[in-house]
Amino acid sequence: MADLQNLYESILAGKLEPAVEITKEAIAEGVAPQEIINGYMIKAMEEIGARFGAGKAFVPQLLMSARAMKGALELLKPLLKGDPNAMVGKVVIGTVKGDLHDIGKNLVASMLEGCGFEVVNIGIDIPAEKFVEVVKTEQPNILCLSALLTTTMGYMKTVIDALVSAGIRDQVKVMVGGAPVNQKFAMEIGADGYSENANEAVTCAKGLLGVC
Ligand code: B12
Repeated sequence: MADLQNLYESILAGKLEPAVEITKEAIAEGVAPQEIINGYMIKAMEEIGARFGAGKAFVPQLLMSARAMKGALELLKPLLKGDPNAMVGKVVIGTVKGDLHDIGKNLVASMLEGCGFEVVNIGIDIPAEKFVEVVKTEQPNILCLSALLTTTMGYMKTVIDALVSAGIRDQVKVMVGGAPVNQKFAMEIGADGYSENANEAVTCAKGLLGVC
C-alpha cells in the first residue's frame, strides 16, 4: 500500500523524489487523484504555509515544498483529463501581476480541463494589458484570475476595470480565486464568480455558462 501519510511528510519536508515515488505507487494502486491531492498534497502545502506564517519555516522551504508538490502533481495531471469531445467552454487563466504563486492556479486549470473545458493557461505575473489582449485573441467564455497575496488581490479589480475600458467586459465572465479571496471581495470588485477550491471552480464555471 502506498504510504500517503509519507507523501504528506515528503511534501512538507520538500523532498521531491519520495513524493514522486509514493504518488506513482498510489496511482498504480488506483487511489483516486482527488484523494491524493485534497487529502495529502494540499494539506501539506497548508501546513508549510502555516509554519511560514508563524515564523517556523522560511522561503527556501516553501520553494522546496512547492517543487515536491509540483513534481507529484505532474503525474496526476493526465488522470484529471476528460473527454476532449465533450468541450464545455473555453477558459483563459492566469495569476495577476506581482504574484508568482501558480500551484493552485495550475490545479484549477487541470480540473477545468479534466471536466471538458479548453484551457489557455497564460502563467504568472500577468499585467492587465496582457489579460485584455488574450481575451481579445482567444475569445474565452471565462477569464480566471488567481492571486495568493493580500498585496496582489486588489489587482484583480485593475484587470476587470481594464476589460471595461477596452469595451470587452460583457464578452467574458470573470471568475476569481486564491487563498485571500472570498465571495464578498469577488462581488465588490465586480467579478461574476468565485470559488474556494479547484473542485468548486468547475461547478462555478459550469454555472456561469448555464451548463449545470
Ligand atoms: C508555495 C508558496 C510560495 C512559493 C510559490 C511557488 C509556486 N510556484 O506557486 C514561493 C516560495 C515562490 C512563495 C513566495 C512568496 N510567498 Co508564498 N506561499 C506559498 C504557500 C506555502 C502555498 C501556496 C500553495 O501552493 N497552496 C496550495 C494550492 C493548491 O492552494 P491555493 O494556491 O490556495 O489554490 C487553491 C485555491 O486558493 C483556489 N484557487 C487558486 N487560484 C484560483 C483561481 C480561480 C479562478 C479559482 C476559482 C480558484 C483558485 O483553488 C486552488 C486549488 O484548490 C502559501 C501558504 C498558503 N496556505 O496558501 C504561501 C503564502 C501565499 N505566501 C506568502 C508570502 C508572504 C510569500 C512571499 C511574499 C514571501 C517572501 N517574503 O518572499 C513571496 C511572494 C512572491 C510573489 N511575488 O508572489 C503568504 C501570503 C500572505 C498574505 N496574506 O499575503 C502565504 C499565505 C504564507 C503565509 N502564511 O504567510 N510562496
